[in-house]
Amino acid sequence: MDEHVQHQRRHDGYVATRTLLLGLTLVLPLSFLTLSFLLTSRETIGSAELLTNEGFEDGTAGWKPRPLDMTFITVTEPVHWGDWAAALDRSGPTSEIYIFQDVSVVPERAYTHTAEVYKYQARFAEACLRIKWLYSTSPEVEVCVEVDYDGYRPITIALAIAPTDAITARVMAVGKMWTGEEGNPIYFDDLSFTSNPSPPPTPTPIPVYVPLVLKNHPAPVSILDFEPTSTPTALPVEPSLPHRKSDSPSQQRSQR
Ligand SMILES: [Ca+2]
Repeated sequence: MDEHVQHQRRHDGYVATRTLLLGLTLVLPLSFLTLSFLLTSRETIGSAELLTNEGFEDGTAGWKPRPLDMTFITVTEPVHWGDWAAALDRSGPTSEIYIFQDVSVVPERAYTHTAEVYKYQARFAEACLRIKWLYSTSPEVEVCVEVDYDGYRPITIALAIAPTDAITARVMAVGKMWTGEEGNPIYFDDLSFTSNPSPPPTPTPIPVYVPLVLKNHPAPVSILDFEPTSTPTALPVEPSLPHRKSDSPSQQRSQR
């Protein structure tokens, strides 16, 4: 082969190798950065508090009471955390009273609603948390405590899955009254509504980004740098074949 052609091919191989290595040094870090960004975003979504003024440290801001004639104030005693908690009450006809915030949700994502509740007077039959999926035909989700207790205690709706037709959740803290005599409120503090991390995702991004690149490209890199050998190494001759059909040297000597 012409020496100039061989030289040109070696040069082309060298350029291809450098281009490939440069590509790998760029692609691999970008892949890891992309994966890290996705994981970070997922964690951020999973831990974010979706309520505002969830501990009532800013008064009643962000919360709406129903019915409108109920009593909804903030108090300094009893409080679970901070300086303020919410007190819910109503005089007159017995009814269900509640405060709420409307929060955007993602269909089929899991949500957890928690609070600390103080229900000590038998005036209220139940203290409840409730998630109502607005614009959806799916039933609401509710968890209640009935027994009175002199102090705050946690109450939780865990991993409620937003229906496929839900885009908004009405996040509620509810008191169900026995009697209409006002003066013994029900208290809430530290409400929370969070989106839980999605189930472990399909591991598609991990094997697609890394192993395919590493597995497919190193072979061409090494081949391009080597000249083909002009004289292949001779295969060894099988040493046992000549002796199978004849006697050993010692036997031959003894026969002479
Ligand atoms: Ca508080």
